[in-house]
Amino acid sequence: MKIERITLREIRMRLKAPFETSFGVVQDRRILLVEVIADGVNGWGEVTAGATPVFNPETTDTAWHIISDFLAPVIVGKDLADAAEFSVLVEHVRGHEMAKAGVENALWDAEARIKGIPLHKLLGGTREELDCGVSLGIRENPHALVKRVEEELRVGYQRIKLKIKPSKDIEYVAAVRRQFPNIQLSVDANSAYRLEDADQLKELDEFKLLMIEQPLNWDDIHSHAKLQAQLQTPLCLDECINNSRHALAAIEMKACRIINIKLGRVGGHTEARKVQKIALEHSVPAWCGGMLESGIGRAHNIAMSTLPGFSLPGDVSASRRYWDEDIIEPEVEVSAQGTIQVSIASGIGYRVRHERIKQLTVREASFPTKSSTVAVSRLAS
Ligand code: OSB
Ligand code: MG
Repeated sequence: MKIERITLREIRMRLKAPFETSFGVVQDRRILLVEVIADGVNGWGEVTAGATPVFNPETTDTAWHIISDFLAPVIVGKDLADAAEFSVLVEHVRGHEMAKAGVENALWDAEARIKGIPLHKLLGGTREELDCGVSLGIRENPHALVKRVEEELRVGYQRIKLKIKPSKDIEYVAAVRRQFPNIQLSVDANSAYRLEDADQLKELDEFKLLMIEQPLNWDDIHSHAKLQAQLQTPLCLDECINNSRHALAAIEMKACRIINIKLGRVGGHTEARKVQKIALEHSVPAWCGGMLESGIGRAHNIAMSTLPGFSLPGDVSASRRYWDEDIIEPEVEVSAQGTIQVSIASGIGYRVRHERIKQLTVREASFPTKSSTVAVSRLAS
């Protein structure tokens, strides 16, 4: 596939409601979209970095820099055998997985469209319908959280994940569990605890949670192994897993019994498939995490979730939970049974709304840089 052009755009999208985690509150998202044109066909990818480096070290601006100065120049004008070759060509760039994933996934979409097949088929996916869960932000009090859980269950979601942090944990989880004794329930701490908090985390064992996600430091597999040895509840790693080597280390060290796979966090579909394969070979269940994506990132998550290792409901939910208006058509919808029907259209399986994207764009750059960077100054600051 001949890479003719790469266009990088920053769009601003406002979440319907603020989302609170242990590292802060987000409502206004700064999303980078990557559009590639290869063999006359376009493909789309999304960079899932946040505006601030609180989940992992990347940000919207570091990704802009890395893609513009180091990733795009490597492939513009080149003829690639396939999308997977990209990960080899940019191996010399350390880290910056989310920046890489934005470009690589756009190439995967283009490759699938060139071949006229759905992306999930190109990836080797085997599922046609996905089980969906939701991730609920921290609330002002347990009562408010119970109400939110009830609403999501009524819509049909099959698994509820609660964000927790010290002081907003036991009481909240207890309230939800009391009201809903039999639902699939999990918690995500986004690195808010330390190994010394093990006794507090052990109190969660009584709530029969599906998992406790990433309680300890974002880069500390070793301490998670020590914690897992003290808990009955399975640990799931999110932030700690940036590639398949991390996944293997975590599994062999018994640092987790479940893995959350995020395309951005591991650098794109090629590496995500490797993580999936390792998890499957070790009978470690995997599931697809979310990063408050627009429809483009969401569509990629859906395609990835069709792979055999994804045996637990993911955080991939309906567009309407996040946005008044998404940038794809149709929007991602979830059935009353809490499932997503995988699209059989080619590429990511959804139509990208160019006009809508144009309205939301605040800066844009194209490679090769004939016209150089065009700053669209719609915003006051
Ligand atoms: O840890 O899974 C996480 C959102 C932003 C950053 C990190 C995480 C999350 C979520 C939301 O849990 C998942 C979603 O609904 O997209
Ligand atoms: Mg998480």
